[in-house]
Amino acid sequence: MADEALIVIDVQNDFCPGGALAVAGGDEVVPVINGLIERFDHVVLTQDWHPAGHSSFASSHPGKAPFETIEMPYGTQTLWPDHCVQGTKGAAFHDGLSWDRAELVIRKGFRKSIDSYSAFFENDHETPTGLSGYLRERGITRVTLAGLATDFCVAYSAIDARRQGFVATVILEGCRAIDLGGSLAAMTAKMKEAGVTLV
Ligand code: VGL
Ligand code: ZN
Repeated sequence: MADEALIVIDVQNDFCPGGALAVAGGDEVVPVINGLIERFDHVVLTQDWHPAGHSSFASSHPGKAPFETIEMPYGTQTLWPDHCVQGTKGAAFHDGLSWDRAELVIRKGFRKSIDSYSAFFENDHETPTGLSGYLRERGITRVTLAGLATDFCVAYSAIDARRQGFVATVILEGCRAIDLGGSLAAMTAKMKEAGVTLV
């Protein structure tokens, strides 16, 4: 398993029940992911980490409501309630997550003018986070992903992992979805098409 990494996506308070962008059953992934963490030599976490007033927040666009979309220079962007603001309790990892063994935390979405769903690239699909280079330098060729949300940050990360030449597996029991306008079915199909293994 030395060439394999677990990538835990955005298991943060704001994506759990009671949070600003709560995913139904979001906290149920915690025990599943804790079990996975024990079995991997390499564990990487991602943390959605927005400055206040981030461009993905509906509140930054007068007249717009959460879950509407806007056109950004890099493409269509879904607007969200304010969430995962840097340094807030909502941006912290869920208290129950056993993340001591994580060797890297990739923060994403920290540039005000662009969102970042994927652990590998910002939403322009061009600006790298540095994760591919990190994994390659550490000799990792296979990644297993779990976390929140299945149809946004997990799916984008898994598809980009394939695009970057990694073998990619998503553990669905360790994921929960937002499912906005059929996004879960659409992104599930895209993951399969990209060669992601779903288990
Ligand atoms: C996410 C929407 C906005 C996610 C992050 O972690 O899936 N979704 N920011
Ligand atoms: Zn976000």
